[in-house]
Amino acid sequence: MGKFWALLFLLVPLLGTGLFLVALDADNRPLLNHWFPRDVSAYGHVIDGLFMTILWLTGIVFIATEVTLAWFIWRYDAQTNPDPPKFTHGSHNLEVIWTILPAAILLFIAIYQLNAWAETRIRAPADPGLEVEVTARQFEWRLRYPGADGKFDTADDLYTVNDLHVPLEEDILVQLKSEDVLHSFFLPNLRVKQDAVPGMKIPLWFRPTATGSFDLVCAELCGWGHYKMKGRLTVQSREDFDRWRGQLRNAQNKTHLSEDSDEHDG
Ligand SMILES: [Cu+2]
Repeated sequence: MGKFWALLFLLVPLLGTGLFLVALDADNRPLLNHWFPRDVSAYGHVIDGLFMTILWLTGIVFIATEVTLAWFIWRYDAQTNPDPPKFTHGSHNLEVIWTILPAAILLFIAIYQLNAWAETRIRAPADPGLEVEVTARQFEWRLRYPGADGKFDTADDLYTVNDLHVPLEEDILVQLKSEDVLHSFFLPNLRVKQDAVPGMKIPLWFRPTATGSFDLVCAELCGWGHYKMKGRLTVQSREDFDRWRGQLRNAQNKTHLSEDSDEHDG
């Protein structure tokens, strides 16, 4: 019976490793697209590289511990070892080794990730091509663009809901706010994920490297309608973006004239 359990436990690292290898190709890129959605961000490879490094580290530890576990079950099966077990009182050397080794690995990760963190969270672009204000609320994304004057809080600010447009190959600076509860601004294709916290304005940035339409979702369980809190990110050329913004401006001016109101009900 012990041998059966040993083989069953051995299946865990075997299947785990199998899936891991199937999901990767030679360049550590997803073969079956299991790990990541398409990366369309200038910083994306930094995040992905960090993820893969940590996955390899934890993967090796995982296989080593699982194989050891299976071997112990096999070796010390009660049926083939009739003698009573002998107890030991620990090994000082082993204790030192398995304390220092994980500490060294954690220290390595802490130092290794410094640059990724600085790049994506500390060194904000000095001269962003576009600044957008994103306000999360149950259950939608409210977006505000500066008008022709390039400044917020003026009469020509432009508003949309769940429809984020940005120009290609420019640094986009987002000022993230929340109107009610915790939300999380998540652009999977740009490797951007940031909590939106009530009472705070949090800057984040990215630089899209491909045109197209991508998901904008909320990654924080924020209430009954969390599942439908999703928008679109449209990355387009500078010309297309300016055209889109012009149309938005015209539409908004018309609404102002006909309703004689400056309320913005998404
Ligand atoms: Cu939400």
